[in-house]
Amino acid sequence: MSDAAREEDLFLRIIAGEIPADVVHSDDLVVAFRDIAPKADTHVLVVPRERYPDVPALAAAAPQTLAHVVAVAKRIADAECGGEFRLVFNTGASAGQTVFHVHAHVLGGKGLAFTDL
Ligand code: DGP
Repeated sequence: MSDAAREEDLFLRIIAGEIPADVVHSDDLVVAFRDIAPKADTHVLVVPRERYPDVPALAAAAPQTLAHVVAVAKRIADAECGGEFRLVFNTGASAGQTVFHVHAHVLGGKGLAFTDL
């Protein structure tokens, strides 16, 4: 990975350990860490190590990694909030995406402010 890529991608810098984060899971494919501005008792970001801008790009290029993101989300929810959770991939700026390195928000627990879809 080039220095320029890492410079412009916050999550690559967290994955590289250059920016501290509260990491709850790490393996060959993904790193999961707590969101800096939690919206629920459990609010963890599951982030593929490899850089894709958003979830459609991940699904097209590496569907097995997307399936692993979901499996890791379930594992975190099993450990923290009874296995029940909301999984959110904001996709595009108008949908709330601010970091263009694909990530799943795992949200659960009592603090989850619920909006019906
Ligand atoms: P999104 O808006 O879907 O792109 O989500 C980006 C999330 O990343 C947002 O909920 C806040 C979180 N975030 C931003 N900067 C940092 C950081 O430096 N550390 C951690 N742990 N989370 C961050």
